[in-house]
Amino acid sequence: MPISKTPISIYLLHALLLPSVLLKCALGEEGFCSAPLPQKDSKPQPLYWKVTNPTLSPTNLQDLPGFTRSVYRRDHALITPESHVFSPIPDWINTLGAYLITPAMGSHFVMFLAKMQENSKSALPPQDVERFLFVIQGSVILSNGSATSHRLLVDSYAYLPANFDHSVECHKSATLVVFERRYFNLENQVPEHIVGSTDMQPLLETPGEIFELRKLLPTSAPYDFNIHIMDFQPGEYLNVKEVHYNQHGLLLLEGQGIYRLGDSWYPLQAGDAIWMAPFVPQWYAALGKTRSRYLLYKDVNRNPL
Ligand code: UGY
Ligand code: MN
Repeated sequence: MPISKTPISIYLLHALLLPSVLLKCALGEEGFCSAPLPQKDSKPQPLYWKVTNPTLSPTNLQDLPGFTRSVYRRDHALITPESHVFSPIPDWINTLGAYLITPAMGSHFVMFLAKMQENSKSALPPQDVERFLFVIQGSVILSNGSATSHRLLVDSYAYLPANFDHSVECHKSATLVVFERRYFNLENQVPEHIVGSTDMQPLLETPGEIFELRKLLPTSAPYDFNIHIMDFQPGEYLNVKEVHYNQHGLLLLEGQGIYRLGDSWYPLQAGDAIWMAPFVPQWYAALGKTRSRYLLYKDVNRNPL
């Protein structure tokens, strides 16, 4: 075997250079080679900014032909932002809608995103259909028949009982999440028109659970559904592995985590929407570095028979 003639000084040079090469590689331009440190946002973004600007945004996914995290199953669906399809909402002016949940999936309600553009205006829902809307981005003016109007900012919402005359107008731009369903009438129970904002709602007791819960509608009999706002700190999770008769429509407003639906486990980020059919096993764990917050439709107060 020939003995290497490499001068000892070359070995010494390599030995001296190697740590600095490794260090450079480990630190890279921004931190680490393989997993860059998350960039600190230079200016704080508005509340729910990630819903319309998700970390794994549709623009990043354009380079991956045919890839989507969206899933459609018999008893649940995950609809992620790269598969949203917007089209004009019938009778609304200058507004594009993406229906994320509809009765075609088996639900008794619709959940859609409405992107209101300059000088846009809503139309009324069909006869006997109630509506709930929540502002994710921008602001709108809600007017009702009696000429009262409310300016709804991000985090504000309105419940419009069935056959209640109203309109929503937007002068610049706004994104809303809207729920509609045929009202389940009960004798002598009349729901009221409601306007509110999440931060004004009290935290409710959640025995056995650690997440924070707010309900946006009264829990009384006139209301046949409620909208919950649920907050989890990273590492917190649902204690109950829920299986129940109620349906859900969910929009993740902030954060990241893992949702279990039936026997499938889905990574979730702000902007993702979920349909949960009655009795689908459901469980959530919040991960990442910031709070997870989701908005959840749940039918309540009616006999399932
Ligand atoms: O109230 C609920 O059913 C709620 N905890 N479900 C859920 O978060 N999937
Ligand atoms: Mn549930």
